Amino acid sequence: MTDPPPDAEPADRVSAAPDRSTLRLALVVGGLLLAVLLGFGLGRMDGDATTAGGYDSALAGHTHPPGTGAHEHGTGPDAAEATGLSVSAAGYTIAPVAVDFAAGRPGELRFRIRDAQRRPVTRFAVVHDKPMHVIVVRRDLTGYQHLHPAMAADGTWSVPLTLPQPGVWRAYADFAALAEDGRQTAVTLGADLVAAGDYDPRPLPAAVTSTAVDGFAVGYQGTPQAGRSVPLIFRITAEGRAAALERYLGAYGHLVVLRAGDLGYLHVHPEPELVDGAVRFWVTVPGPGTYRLFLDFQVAGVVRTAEFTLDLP
Ligand SMILES: [Cu+2]
Repeated sequence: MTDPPPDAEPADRVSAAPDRSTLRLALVVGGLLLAVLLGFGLGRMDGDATTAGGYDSALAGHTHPPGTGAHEHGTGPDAAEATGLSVSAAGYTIAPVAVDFAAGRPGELRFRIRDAQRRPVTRFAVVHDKPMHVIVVRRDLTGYQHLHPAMAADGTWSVPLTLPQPGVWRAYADFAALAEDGRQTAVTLGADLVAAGDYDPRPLPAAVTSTAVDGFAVGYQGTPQAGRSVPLIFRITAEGRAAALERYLGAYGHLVVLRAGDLGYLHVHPEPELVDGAVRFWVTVPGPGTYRLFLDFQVAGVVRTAEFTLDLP
């Protein structure tokens, strides 16, 4: 009994099968073709958009003609962008020699800056008294350090560094590469450093505009605005009197602003002279968010850092 009864379903299925499978095949092939065409088109669109956008913003954000550098109080899109989020920008790449540190043990940070041809860069413009500024901070924005490494003839920068607590840390290299034709390219690159161990992240302190460090009261006035260069005025007092500030890095203070959440690094422009006994900076915040301000100031030969959280709704 292998033959199916004439009215049974199998017969129908047999006769209907070629039509259905042909239809199915046509749908599948058509669908695949459509998917391939669409995917190809979308891929091209994506590729074009990414390439054009990345290239343009890298050039617009980080290349400055000689003499103007990164120190104009500009309000253009370049001033509003956060940097330090990438190991490569504007054709320059940071290449750390090693990124692993033993928490709490003295170590050394060593890195090179390479150009687009992978050659080590050895010529840097002196900006704020130094050819290279390095900021190190843990991902929870604790443990801030501001360092000035020395460069060997082969372009290797090195500086003693201790990461006091376990965690992932970000090192920023803030510099202006000097091309042979004298053009300066101001870049801030970021690379992660690792101190193995139990990471115990600390919440960011509440937003305030005044704080105390080593017996100094430090406060600031001014309200940052998204996309605009706004003055922030810092006053440092000791026992109710203006502290005797000394020049540090070509000005009476050095301010670093980092964004919580992605550790974006902001452009900050100091003024070289005191303004009515206060230190004035021009700060451009790229948008809403929570930021951490680190103000380095020097009194009696000692550099201290005052820290503030800033909430920008
Ligand atoms: Cu510095």
